Amino acid sequence: DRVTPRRALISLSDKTGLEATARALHGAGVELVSTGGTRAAIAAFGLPVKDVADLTGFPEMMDGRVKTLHPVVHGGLLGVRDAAEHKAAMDAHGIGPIDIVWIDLYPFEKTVESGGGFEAAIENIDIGGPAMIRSGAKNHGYVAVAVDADAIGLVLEALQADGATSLELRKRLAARAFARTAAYDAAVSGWFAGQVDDAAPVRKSIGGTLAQTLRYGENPHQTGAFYRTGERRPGVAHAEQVQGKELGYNNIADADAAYELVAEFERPACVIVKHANPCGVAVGGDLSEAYARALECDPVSAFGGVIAVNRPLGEADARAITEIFTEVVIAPGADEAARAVFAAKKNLRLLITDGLPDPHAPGEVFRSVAGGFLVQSRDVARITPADLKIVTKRRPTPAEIEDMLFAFTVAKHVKSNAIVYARDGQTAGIGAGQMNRRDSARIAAIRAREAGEAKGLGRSLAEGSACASEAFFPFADGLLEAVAAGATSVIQPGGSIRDEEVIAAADEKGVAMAFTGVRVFRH
Ligand code: 93A
Repeated sequence: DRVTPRRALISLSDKTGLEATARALHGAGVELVSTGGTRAAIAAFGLPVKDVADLTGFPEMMDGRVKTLHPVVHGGLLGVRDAAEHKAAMDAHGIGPIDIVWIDLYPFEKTVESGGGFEAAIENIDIGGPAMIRSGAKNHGYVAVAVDADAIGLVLEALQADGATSLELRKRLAARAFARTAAYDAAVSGWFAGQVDDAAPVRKSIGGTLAQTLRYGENPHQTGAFYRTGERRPGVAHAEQVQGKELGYNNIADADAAYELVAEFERPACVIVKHANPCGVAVGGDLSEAYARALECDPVSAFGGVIAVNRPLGEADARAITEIFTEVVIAPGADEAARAVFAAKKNLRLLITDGLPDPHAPGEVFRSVAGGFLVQSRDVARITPADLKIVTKRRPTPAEIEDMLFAFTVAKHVKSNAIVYARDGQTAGIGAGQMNRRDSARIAAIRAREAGEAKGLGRSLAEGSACASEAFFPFADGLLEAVAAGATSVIQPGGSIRDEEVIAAADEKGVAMAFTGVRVFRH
């Protein structure tokens, strides 16, 4: 299963690292064949190199669209060397075997990411490159396919160690090669679907490029990887990690949850996330104040959490944040002084993004199920004061309406069943992920009581708060828990067959209640 390569076909858009590798291949006695630009580059290094055109007897044509799509190339890649009939065909048509291909494909993804425009994207759809990669990978019994610098490095290592490639190596390279062409085609198809109809997620194929192999998944006995899709939303997938330990699976998931929520607010805001749920959310005059108020809601849970803000961080913000242990900070910027403060906390991962995600931008979210996956459009629901239907005798005050909308926005980002108490742009208590709504209301009440105690208020932080429920109260019991916790206003979708009962309970307690008509489950 060892193959001593005699001929390599190199075709690269990005010529980085070409010289050293071309020299090494030549030094190992491998004949070099290349397409136009690559051939010229190799010749300029002073190395002997053949033009593909000399092999095929056809010039490159149609702006390079047709350069390697020829039986001499594909026969040389696909021919089974020890099959008599293949060998006869190769001999009859003057087809020489190609034992190594090193191809990088036209930079389609980069062209789209840098906003290159429709025509440029089309021109950068590589046809001949993937065809050769797939031919070589199919015939991995004889051909070593390299689709990146790392892969050709492995081929060279094998040649230098042993003068040959092993079947085991060629197989591994083939797996990588097919992964690359699959991701490339997914990028093309995802982009193309977006050109035709943005609102039809099911018609978009799902694919991505590997951004990072993770040390492990949600737990150490699980594997994990991080992929970037073609979707160009600012956020965790396109963030720059300025410092800190390697990001883990849960870090990335939590940073995403935090950043999506903090982007909902106009004023300076801070979100602290723990285990995918916010444990403190607040707005403030500046980020330091927003952070202090977010922390106040649940300082116990905030330890080791993920922090997101919606403004560039300054020195004072960095000082405040680094007072307790935090895993990840994600922000749309950080000045030099702030970066210097974070630098003292070596492990803290600082992620800086290019702008904030637009909470109203269309997009898709995925979730796996056994044997398949679910796709839905992003939850872009936004509730304004005009959407509220006041259902109680008492009308909410303007301040209560503001608190209601703030609380409902947070509730949209809390795992169902979600209950959020909030007052003056600060969460007072959050109850997440319970199987009944009353328990979520109770847990939120406990958090608010303890937060009030910790602050030395002598009362619950939820006193006078707005209570948001992300789905309707099926019974009055959850609402009564909220009232007992100190809520004076309630915001919820409405729509239960027992709405009348819930409204009567609110009226009896003098609570103002608004229906949104929109449910914001998150499971
Ligand atoms: O235009 S193509 O789709 N048609 C081809 O026949 C073909 N052969 C190689 N693209 C093709 N390539 C690509 O050209 C390779 O994937 C590589 O990225 C690029 C290298 O071109 P050059 O050597 O002329 O710089």
